[in-house]
Amino acid sequence: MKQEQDQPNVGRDRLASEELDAAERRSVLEAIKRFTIETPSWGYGDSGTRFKVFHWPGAARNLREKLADAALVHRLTGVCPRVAIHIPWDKEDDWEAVKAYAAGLGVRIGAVNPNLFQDEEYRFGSLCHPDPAVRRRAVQHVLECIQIARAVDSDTISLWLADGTNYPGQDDLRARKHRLEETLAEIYAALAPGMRLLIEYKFFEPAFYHTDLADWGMAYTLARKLGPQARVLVDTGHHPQGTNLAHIVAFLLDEEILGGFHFNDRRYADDDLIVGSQHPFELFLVFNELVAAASQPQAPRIDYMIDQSHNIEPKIEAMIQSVLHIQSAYARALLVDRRRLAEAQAAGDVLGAYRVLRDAFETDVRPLLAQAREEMGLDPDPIAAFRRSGYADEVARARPASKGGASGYPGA
Ligand code: LRH
Ligand code: MN
Ligand code: MN
Repeated sequence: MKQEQDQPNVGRDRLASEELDAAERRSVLEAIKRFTIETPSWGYGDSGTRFKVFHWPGAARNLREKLADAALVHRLTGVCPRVAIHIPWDKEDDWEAVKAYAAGLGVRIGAVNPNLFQDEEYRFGSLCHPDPAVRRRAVQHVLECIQIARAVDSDTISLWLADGTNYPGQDDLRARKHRLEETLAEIYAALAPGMRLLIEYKFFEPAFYHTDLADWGMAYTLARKLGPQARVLVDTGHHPQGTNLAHIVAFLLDEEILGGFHFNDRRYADDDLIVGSQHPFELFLVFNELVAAASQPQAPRIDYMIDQSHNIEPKIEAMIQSVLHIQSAYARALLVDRRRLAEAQAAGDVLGAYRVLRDAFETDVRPLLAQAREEMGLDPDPIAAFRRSGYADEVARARPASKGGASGYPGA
């Protein structure tokens, strides 16, 4: 305590030698090297807003090109071995061939995302639609995605619904809930053993009056009713302004129902900006909860996925930048002095506890991340390595502009 009082009020650098001994530093480094992030196929193709899809020179036009770009991100960062796919955007006839192609590039297929929002039939919803024939179509689509997941050796179905209504009275809200419970139960029953159904929520858009799966409480309730293979997925861009994400994460972790993340950042709505670009402290606080829970005896499996559809920025570089931001938040969370934090909490030292978090957050983790990459045989600066590689020019020449639409999130 005496020593604490004698220190000038400049905060504590967690990487300074007297703060972190060699064994602690080593365990942080090993954790950074083990931590993997899934990137989304749709982040490599042209995508935009409802106003305009700007073409990016060299943007991937089909699944093979998306996999090639994702594989490059993995080669440069060393931590992105899985690629999420979206069906039918990434639909192929021969999944064995896709699997082999991905393996040849050093990656594999991760979560399979059904698409229940782009067919004409889904004007009034999919799994909640009042017409049983449309609900049947939606269930069939998810069952097909389960088959695809099996074919590519993926164990994850990641489900998001655009279902909702635009006007009060448009449909019976409780009837829609019952339809959802019924259709989800059929989907759940078709999961292969060990397969996970991640249920994603979003408070609005494209529906504006009500959304059938609007928040974590609804996703939680449905997942609990379905059973242990169902988990909640938190898309960091899917909350009203001011929501405390770290609290939601802590709550779901404690209830052992958190299954994964879709990382992106937002300022106003579902902006899909580079994760950590707008609210880095919030991202750190989310990881602080995750790291705290990971030290528990029954550490849960959490899938860390990026979900971003870049509009004006270069696709591959934006993806690498996103990975680096996630790694920084994770590394900082690993550096939180948990003993000191617990002491401050027990002593009712409000600002002392805050300062412990701040010390970790303000630590410059770039040298640590660079060391981890060097130990993995990688360039310590993946962005610089990407810029030097010539890959962007190469694909810009090799991939003439597509007509848009099928290769990604069309937006418009
Ligand atoms: C919806 C969402 C969902 C979709 C993806 C393209 O906003 O987050 O995860 O599958 O975007
Ligand atoms: Mn998402
Ligand atoms: Mn979204």
